[in-house]
Amino acid sequence: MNDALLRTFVAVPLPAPVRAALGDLSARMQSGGLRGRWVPPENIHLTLAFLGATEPAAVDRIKEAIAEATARRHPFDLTPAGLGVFPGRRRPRVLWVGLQGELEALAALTTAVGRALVPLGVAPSRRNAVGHLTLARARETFDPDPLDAVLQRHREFIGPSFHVDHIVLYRSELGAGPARYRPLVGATFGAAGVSATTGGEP
Ligand code: 2AM
Repeated sequence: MNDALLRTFVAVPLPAPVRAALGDLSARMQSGGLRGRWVPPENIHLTLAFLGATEPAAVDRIKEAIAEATARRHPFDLTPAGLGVFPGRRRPRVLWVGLQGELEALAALTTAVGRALVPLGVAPSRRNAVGHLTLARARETFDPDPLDAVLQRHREFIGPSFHVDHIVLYRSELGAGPARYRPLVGATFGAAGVSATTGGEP
């Protein structure tokens, strides 16, 4: 394993009020007794593609690929709504909030980003075909009773709507505790070029 490799993914960052509402929901679920590895609110994001191990030298090509995927795209709106689990109710390992709104635009964006990354050797992940905002991961699977209670109690959750007009390539640094996500480069819809990001949480 090459230490210099980065672990990267492409995501839509969420505005602070959306992260706050999801953090609030997550806190209520945790106080309901559901055990898992909870994503800190500042880390909650909408993943479009997971690249995994990435050569630092590939970042420029990824920047071009995500610029190409967003160049002719129009901004759209999404609303966090409802709950789900991956891979399914029989072996629930990931708990997430779903999305409503302009889902066709989101699917087109995910497909475009996935296609643009294929020449870079990135295999599209089926799990990103369902737009989701991960709140928690189980070490193995979630305990069924507290999970059922949480899914039942919060199934009608609706969060603040948000506008999607850019995407970001993040580097994920794993270590003790929650991952640290650092923005590397971004691409704004309809922009001919790309910009280095100046910050922004995932
Ligand atoms: P998630 O959105 O489904 O939780 C950083 O780790 C991001 O990359 C997370 O948001 C996570 O997806 C995604 N990710 C991590 N490992 C992955 C994998 N093996 N396949 C697809 N996506 C993955």
